[in-house]
Amino acid sequence: MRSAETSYSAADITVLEGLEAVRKRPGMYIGSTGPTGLHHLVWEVVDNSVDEAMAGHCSIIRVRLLADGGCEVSDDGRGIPVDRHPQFEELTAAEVVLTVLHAGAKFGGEGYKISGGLHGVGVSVVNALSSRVEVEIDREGYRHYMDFVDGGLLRTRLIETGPSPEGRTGTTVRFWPDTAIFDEVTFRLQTLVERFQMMAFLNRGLEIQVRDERGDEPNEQSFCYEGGIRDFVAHVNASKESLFSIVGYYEQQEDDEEVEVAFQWNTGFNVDGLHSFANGINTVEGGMHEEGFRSALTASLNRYARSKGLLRNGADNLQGEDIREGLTAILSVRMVDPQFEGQTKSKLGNVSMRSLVQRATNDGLGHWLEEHPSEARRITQKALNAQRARIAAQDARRSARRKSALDGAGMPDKLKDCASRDPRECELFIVEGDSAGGSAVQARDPRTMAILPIRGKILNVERARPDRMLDNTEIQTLIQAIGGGYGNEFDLDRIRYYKVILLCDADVDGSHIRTLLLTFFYRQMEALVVGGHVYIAQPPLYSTIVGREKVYLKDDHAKEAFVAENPGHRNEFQRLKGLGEMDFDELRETTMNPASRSLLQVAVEATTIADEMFSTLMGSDVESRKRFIRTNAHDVRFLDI
Ligand code: 0RA
Repeated sequence: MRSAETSYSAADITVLEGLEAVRKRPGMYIGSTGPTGLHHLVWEVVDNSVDEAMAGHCSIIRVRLLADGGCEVSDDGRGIPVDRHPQFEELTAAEVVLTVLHAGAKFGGEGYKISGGLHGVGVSVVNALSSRVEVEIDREGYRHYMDFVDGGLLRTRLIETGPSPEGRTGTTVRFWPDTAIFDEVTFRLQTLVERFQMMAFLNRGLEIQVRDERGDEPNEQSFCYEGGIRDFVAHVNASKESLFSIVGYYEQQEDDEEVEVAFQWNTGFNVDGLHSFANGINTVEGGMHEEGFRSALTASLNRYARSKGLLRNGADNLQGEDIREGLTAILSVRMVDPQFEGQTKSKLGNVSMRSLVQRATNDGLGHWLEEHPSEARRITQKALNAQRARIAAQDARRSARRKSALDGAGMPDKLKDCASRDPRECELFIVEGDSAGGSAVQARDPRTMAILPIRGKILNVERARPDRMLDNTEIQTLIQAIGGGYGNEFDLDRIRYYKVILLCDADVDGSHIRTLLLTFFYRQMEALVVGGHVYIAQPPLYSTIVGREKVYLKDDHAKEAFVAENPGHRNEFQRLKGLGEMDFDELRETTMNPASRSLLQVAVEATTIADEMFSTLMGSDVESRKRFIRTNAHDVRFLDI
């Protein structure tokens, strides 16, 4: 039972019941009680401040990770209203916002037209899942304060604590996630930084500061982009060789809907450089706005190429993928009532957006092409080259298919397949090196586990043209084994294994091979990665002898913990250099047996960031690659794993 220092009646009963529901089923409100859910709390609070910025009342948001594990978000908006709430007469509006589910933006009327959608569960959810929340509001010349404990229990009611600093208005929320709810309550700075940078790009002129005060030295970063999504495109393309120096841009507004597009082409061959957002949320699964953009992009470019005689009468139209080759574009739409659909609720369903984006693109891009003839010519030339390459690749594939039909279209020789034919229970281990492959074959459960040894370094797919990749035998083998095809034609419904598990050595070469494989999957089997089918096996780094038994320790952290727990331990720690050093029953127990192994699932939260990371890591700009690797050397989780 809870106890309250300040107890009062009526409204607060329902209030507390509301928040109890959140504590009972946190997953329903924030997705999970793992790291994703934990960070959701931050997004929720920051989204409120971003809404205030979108309404034109806030220009800076400061986020602090406090030394004691709390998080503080402060803005210079109007401040949450502090007067009595019309519906809950006992409570001030601010108290209602913090204690009633979905109360946040429901009142205040004007200026709250567009709000963050997906995460918009309300700051009361954060309160429900925190052991402590403190709120400071500067409004009408006064500073106000209230605080809550134990999942939303109002301990100090809203009081005036004195005058506000001259002219200041705004809201500060500090919260400490409840350790009884979350598996872990440590915020990951990199996760916050990536998202805040994205938010700063999407909200032109808004400054977002992050300050991590948990270490010895505070770490402070700040993001603010006067060019908005134009700067976003330049940033994503910075590690690539651009086809021309300027970034194109157009926007259109109609009633309550608006669309903004920024674009540039680079000399690369990636056809998935379109990144879309709806109300600031990365619509990874696409949707109506993307459909509108793609169709109008294809139509506009063909119209332009024909009108200038670059595409002769009778010649085939350029296809969408020809035109999108090398394109980096940010498409951002805002509207009152976004409908998010799809498996991960990241597909925009509003039909009206398709026609708005289509019209905006036909007008905006059409004009831009006319006004930038030399850029338009280069884009068209590149698309024509891509068209030629596509037709050549199609022909090659057709004859390859005929060939494989002749020799039985079987599975590659190197693949030691599993017995089961139900993909849902099948796992493909991609193993570095033939000798480790041999151990893995002996260590596996042959019913559900298939082994594919990969030799040496696979082709660097980021720098190769897609149709050239087929020449590489390792790539052919991979595609054949997984069974869903590749590129635009990749079909998740045809994959032969639900888990594709990378098993590489824990050294530099191993991590390079892993990066190459992840890049390949991300570029050529994106749905496999986004759908959560790709995993990384974790062979242990150390072993030591305890009594007569060998004990394995996953990493340095596990080793330190072991030393702390076993102060009397005198035996040496063996550093396991490679998979080859383990015999097969060791490999089975530490790395492959589902009962004792630990796998990391690879997940992509924001494809824009993943795109940039891959280009930085794998692209041809060596300097920026070096810089990235140096600054992130101790943090290989460039995908949010
Ligand atoms: C409700 C109504 C108004 C503003 C806010 C909420 C508000 C909430 C948060 C949360 C963090 N920062 C915030 N800033 C504002 C409208 C107030 C008005 O009409 O003056």
